[in-house]
Amino acid sequence: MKRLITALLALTLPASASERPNILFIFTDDHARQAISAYGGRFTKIAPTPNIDRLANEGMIFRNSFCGNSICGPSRASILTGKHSHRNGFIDNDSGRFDGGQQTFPKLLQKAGYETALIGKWHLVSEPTGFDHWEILPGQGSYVNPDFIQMNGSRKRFEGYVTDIVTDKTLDWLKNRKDKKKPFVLMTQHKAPHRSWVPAPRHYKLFDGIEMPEPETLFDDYSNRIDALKKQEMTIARHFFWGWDMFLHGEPTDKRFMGGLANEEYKRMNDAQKAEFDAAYGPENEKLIAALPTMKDDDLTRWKYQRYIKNYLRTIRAVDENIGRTLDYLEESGLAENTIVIYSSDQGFYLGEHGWYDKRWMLEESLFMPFVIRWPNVIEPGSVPAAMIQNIDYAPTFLEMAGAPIPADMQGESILPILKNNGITPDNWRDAVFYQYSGENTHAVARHDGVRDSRHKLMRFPDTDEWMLFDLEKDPQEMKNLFADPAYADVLGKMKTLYADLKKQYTVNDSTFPMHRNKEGWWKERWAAKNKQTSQAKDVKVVFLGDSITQAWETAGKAAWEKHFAPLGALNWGYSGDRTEHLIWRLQNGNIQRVSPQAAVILIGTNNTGQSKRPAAETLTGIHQTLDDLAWKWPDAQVVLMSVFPRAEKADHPLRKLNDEINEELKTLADGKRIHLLDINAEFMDAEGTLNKELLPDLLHLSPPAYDIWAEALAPKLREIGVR
Ligand code: SGN
Ligand code: CA
Repeated sequence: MKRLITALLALTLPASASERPNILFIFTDDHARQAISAYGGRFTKIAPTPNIDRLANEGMIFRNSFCGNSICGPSRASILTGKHSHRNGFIDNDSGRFDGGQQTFPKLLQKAGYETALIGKWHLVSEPTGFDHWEILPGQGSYVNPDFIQMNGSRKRFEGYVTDIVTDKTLDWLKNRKDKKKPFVLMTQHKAPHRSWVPAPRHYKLFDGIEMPEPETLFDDYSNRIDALKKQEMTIARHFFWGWDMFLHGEPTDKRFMGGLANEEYKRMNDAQKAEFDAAYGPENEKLIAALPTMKDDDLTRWKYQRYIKNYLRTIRAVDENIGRTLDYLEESGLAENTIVIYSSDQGFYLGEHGWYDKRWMLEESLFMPFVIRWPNVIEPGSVPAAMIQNIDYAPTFLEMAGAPIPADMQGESILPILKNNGITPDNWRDAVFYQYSGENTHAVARHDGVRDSRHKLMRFPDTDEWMLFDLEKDPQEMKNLFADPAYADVLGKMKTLYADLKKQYTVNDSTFPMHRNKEGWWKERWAAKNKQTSQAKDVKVVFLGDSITQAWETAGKAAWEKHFAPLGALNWGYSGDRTEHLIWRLQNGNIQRVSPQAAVILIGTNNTGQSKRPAAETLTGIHQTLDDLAWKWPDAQVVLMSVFPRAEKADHPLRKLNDEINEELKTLADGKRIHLLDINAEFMDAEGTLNKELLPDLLHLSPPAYDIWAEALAPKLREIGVR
């Protein structure tokens, strides 16, 4: 019946609503579901979020909404691209630099006739692409008197509180946008409630005198789980800075605080602002300092928890107020009817659960992303879907909302069928989500990945070869690892299969997961030198991509290179020892798109074989991914894909056979239009397949005469495909 009503509604929509809808995406940083009253939870009564709740009541609230990598830049990159981290290249905040040359939903919506804008936190290092207008916070941004980077690259400082200012700018853009006939997509991205949780002055004293409820696991001892949980550095008890997090001045008077990081936000304040801040926090600070010498550890942890949570919730109060202001404006301006409003945040957060702040873990609190959506006349108000959705779904969803096609390489699914059908889960919907966290220095959380279905969660820690299995129904707080529990053998088997299936579906394996080698000095140096060379290069007609065999055009192959390829302005992007995952990382994080060659020559894969005997099919997914990346970077460039050169003396050697297998598969990638296969392997061996040691002296690398052979075959090939 409900379905029928929705269908009828769709037929009788007012003209304005049947136009393509606007999309307003309001996004915060680190907003945990436990701190949104519409989701319930322990702060619902004390610190409600009435305006987010209003959106939920008038729209839909997703209770099973997850990220794919619980950290800022990666979540944002997944949202923009509809792809998991290994596919969009932004795997962590430490090394990430968003490859703005790739496909993103704002670019596709622009093409479809939308006006696109982004205001607030961006945090993807490179400049935003695909937006008609943007104004962003530098890096993490500041709460107090924030700076904004302008589209011309300059910085401007604005006096006031960041959440208010981001909203002012949002409303200004809505009021003054250039082409009001176009539908728009506007991403309003707040800094709050990110660390270091500085409230708006009007909220300094909000919650004073109130005792915030503690989570049951505030004093978790991490027993019954793997040691990685003990090794993190994100506890309330031990990892808060005296100045930065706790708002105390000077250096710590107690060694249970970390020192050395002053309150940088305080330094940004003018004298009047400082006075107001000190008046608000000073008295409590003095009380604490007086009590510290005799204070018990647990009591101090409780004090830290209270200070942390109150400030966190205060910053959310400003977010919620500003959402109210924005919704009011939509109402007044007549935009509300045809504007889809979404509220979400880049990942979840620990509000003292497991004794923590921060995120990163695939455990529930940080895996979760709030997702509330209002779409008048389409979404049945108050519906609560059960479907598992993920941040990779946003891009395809936005495209479908706009009536634009969804590219086949996006890994997410549009949630439109759920929105349009009262939140009912479609038959073929996913029953599990995949997760991958690549590890960062900050907070020392070990690298892991895993899978979660509606009842269980399996996590794998590759560096220590450990696993955790949780039964979320019996143990929602995830306090007991059931991995070795015989009673769960069947569940484990099922989850492992699911894990393998999802990895296959998303083509994530060691050969596709981008990796740098920055820990190796020479590699890092070469990386810097090559980027520099690339940024200065002119008239580059060919780029060579590969491993040591490509790198050695600089040594053993130098003469042939000078003769055949130097005149083409060729660049050598070969790195000794690289496997496909390293090449993928380099393409995604370097500046190679500064040049636009006519052709790329790729030879990669033999180290996937030699160093870890990877299955040929996996190596192939890595090569495939490289080719996809290049299609975005250089849509007009031709690719000469070299068959992986033979290795080992005899044809029946297992490593030789692996390379042969890869080469068989490579044939399926060549289309003769963009991708051309060049196989010169026969030149290096006799009729029995025995390698010629004059040409491959170490049975892997080429001698100068072998480079001549390669050059003599490649140069005409390049001419044939139009390089000149
Ligand atoms: C900063 C914070 C960390 C936080 C990261 C990532 N430290 O480094 O606590 O985990 O950002 O956050 S701070 O001392 O600078 O506040 S994210 O939201 O950008 O992923
Ligand atoms: Ca974040």
